[in-house]
Amino acid sequence: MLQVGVVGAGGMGTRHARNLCRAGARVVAVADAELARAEALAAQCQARSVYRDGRELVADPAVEAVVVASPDPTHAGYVLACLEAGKPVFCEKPLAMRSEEARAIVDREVALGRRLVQVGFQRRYDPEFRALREALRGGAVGKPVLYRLWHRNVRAAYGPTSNAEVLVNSAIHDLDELRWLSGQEVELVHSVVGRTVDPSLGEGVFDLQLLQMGLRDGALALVELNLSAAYGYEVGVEVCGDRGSLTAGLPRGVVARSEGRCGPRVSADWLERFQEAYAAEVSAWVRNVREQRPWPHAWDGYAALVLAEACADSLSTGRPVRLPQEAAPPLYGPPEPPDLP
Ligand code: ISE
Repeated sequence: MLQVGVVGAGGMGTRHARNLCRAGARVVAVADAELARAEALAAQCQARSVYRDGRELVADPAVEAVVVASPDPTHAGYVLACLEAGKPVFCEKPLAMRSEEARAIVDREVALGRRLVQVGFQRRYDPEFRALREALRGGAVGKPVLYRLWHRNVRAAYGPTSNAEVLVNSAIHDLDELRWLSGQEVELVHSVVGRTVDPSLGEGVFDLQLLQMGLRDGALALVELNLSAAYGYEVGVEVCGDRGSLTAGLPRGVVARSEGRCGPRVSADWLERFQEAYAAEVSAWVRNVREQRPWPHAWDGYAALVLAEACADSLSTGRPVRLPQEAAPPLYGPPEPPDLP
């Protein structure tokens, strides 16, 4: 049974710890800067050790593999510590705050000659998005010409202080989803519109962004990112092909008629919307560790950050930004998803 250490005992760390136990792994250690939180989660999972410092957890010989779910700016440091210790690591998105830091992780893996990092882009494990991708690849709508993604949060819960932070914390999912669904890299980005809806956000921080993109094969993409949608949490995509269109992410489930309304529920947050995906990605990780093929991998984490930085540049200059076209090192192989366990 895989013996896992969890760094970060907040919402995501707790969710992953529970899913790990259901996936046949054992949580043996928990670390959190707030020791009481680490202790509470350790008690729930019957983990033996608690740490304030995640690096001590990484060094614990009883820990065979690590989940990093601490605050975003700490991710890259913990992932590098895992690589130094030769331990597989599942890192919540973003892999790092800046593409250079993510590149250092890629370079380290290439030097080791092994892939040890899986990135928490859970949408790739969402049953509905996977079904859409399969239909797309099966030619259901012909050649894709437009990807239209929407990503709406109730409010900017994490209080972003810059547009780069909005892109790296939230839009990074959309950027990864676009690369994954299309199997293409983005060539050109033009983030034309930015609006501040939530007055508590700092000057010039946009919680409503439209990211327009051109893909290498000529298809177009439009991402609507809204951090202050107020009514609920929704993430969806429509892919228009030259013979039809595929949509995923519409509100689903039981239709309730009450108080003059009729319809399915809209999720409250990502923990609810992606509960199946979070369980599936962690269970896949346990298997991927055994088979030594983590996915999505560090290159995916890096490529999404390069794209996020181009979007931020375009937002600040108001101009289109052309992306460098870099090939992934051979270690990262073809971008094929593993079968779900
Ligand atoms: C959050 O950290 C997530 O990862 C959610 O999936 C995303 O929708 C949200 O915007 C982020 O803040």
